[in-house]
Amino acid sequence: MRITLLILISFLCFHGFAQKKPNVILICADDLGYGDLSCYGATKLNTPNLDKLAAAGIRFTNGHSTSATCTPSRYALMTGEYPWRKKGTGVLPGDAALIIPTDRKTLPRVFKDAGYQTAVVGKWHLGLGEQVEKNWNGEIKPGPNEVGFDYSFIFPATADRVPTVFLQNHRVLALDSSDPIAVDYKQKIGTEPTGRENPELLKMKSSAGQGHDNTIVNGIGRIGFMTGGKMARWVDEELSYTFLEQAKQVISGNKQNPFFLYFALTEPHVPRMPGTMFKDKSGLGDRGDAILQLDWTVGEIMKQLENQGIAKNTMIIFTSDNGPVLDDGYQDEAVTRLNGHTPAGTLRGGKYSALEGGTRVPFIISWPSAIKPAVSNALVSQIDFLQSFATLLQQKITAGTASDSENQLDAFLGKNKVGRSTYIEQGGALSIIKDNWKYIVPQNGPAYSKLVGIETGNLASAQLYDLNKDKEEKNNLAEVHPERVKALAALLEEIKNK
Ligand code: NG6
Ligand code: CA
Repeated sequence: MRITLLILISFLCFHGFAQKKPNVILICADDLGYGDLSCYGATKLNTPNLDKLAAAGIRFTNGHSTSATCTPSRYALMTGEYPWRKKGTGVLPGDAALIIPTDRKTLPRVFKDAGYQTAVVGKWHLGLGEQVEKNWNGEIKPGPNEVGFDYSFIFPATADRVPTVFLQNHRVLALDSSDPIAVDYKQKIGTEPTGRENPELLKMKSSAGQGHDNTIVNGIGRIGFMTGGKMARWVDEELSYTFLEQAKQVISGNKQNPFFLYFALTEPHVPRMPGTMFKDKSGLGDRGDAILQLDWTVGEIMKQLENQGIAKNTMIIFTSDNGPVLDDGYQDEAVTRLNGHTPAGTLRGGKYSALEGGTRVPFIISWPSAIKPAVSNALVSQIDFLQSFATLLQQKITAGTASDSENQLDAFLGKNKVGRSTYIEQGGALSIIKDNWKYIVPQNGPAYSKLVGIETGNLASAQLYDLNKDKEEKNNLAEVHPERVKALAALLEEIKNK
């Protein structure tokens, strides 16, 4: 009897109670909208792998990035601090210096200090080095390795910005020392053609007036000028496979110990250059094809976990850094071949916008051994990963750091159905949400950006929406509830001054 009990207890300890620390893979898409996946209602696109992930985990209907563009969102994700508290957290050029303080307990450090191996693969866009002027041919630091990642395989900024090269830890990959790289965002350097001077050389035309007409790399006009480093330049059509291969290696190389992988996909950000396998598969042009490629990539990650025998105790988080955009600098038929697809679903706005389409994004968490499948309406945000994982892994966060990050572990695991009560979103204007009432700060400027074809959310007077009943932000109730407007405006000021 006693022996049976002992066996039972040790069995439970091994398989149940004393769960080994989970591996965590945080997959962040680039500019993927709330309505871009079939599990979020898309009917013109089919994303079977993400649908499968969602069906096995929790699909959040009110999941957010902090901001409607990349750099600020990722800054919040890494630091647990609202990006608008800090100057210089807007969309960064490709030669920017690192904006994350290296002495912080960042999200990767939470894992590292808990004994995890940590890696980042994909888009970085948080700056590199101490200053703008840097030698791209030597060691480049500080960067991801100095803020908590044991291993990094990244590109510096965005797919449409130079330098169009990979960095492995501190160095540009495959650099030929006889062909040094130089980068400039102010003026042309070197003799290579630019989109402005030689548009006939482009395989994909840039949109008018959006600035993607500097150095041509792989037939595509980029933002910024570069020269040299020809061997090191990426091929856009292979970008995604290169990152996937790296991610798969991180997984297989760490199957014996817990790991945290931040896998920052480049789809469906411009320039959309899907590989041959996906070319013309969606019927929606390159943007749709890029989303199919993204979905396939997530499927490959899931397969790799199965093959390595670690799928059950690996948590996969899938989300996006900001809402969708169609024309973001290139004439790639995203608009003309849309075919009735609605990238932001029923939400108003998209990338750059203060409306829900700006920051409400796909948000899925699966962890087969610990999470029951569900759909959750809890308000959850990427900014809370830091405190929540610190809680899960019993890590202390010093007062004064990550001060905007809340412990929402129970919401992420599906045990709490409410999530945050108060949250601040950053589009052009700031908005504050409390108990699902959203107030958008009055902001001058056009209500619609013709350049990108997106409602900005700007209005010279207050906007108030009841997101419980109206996540589509159709009925501005500011005049009906002036006292609520006043209270929310005051609360926003209080949080800003914290
Ligand atoms: C903008 C670019 C846009 C895109 C964006 C960054 C112009 C006019 N537009 O400045 O093409 O690169 O920056 O996107 O230059 S993000 O997802 O990384 O925030
Ligand atoms: Ca983005």
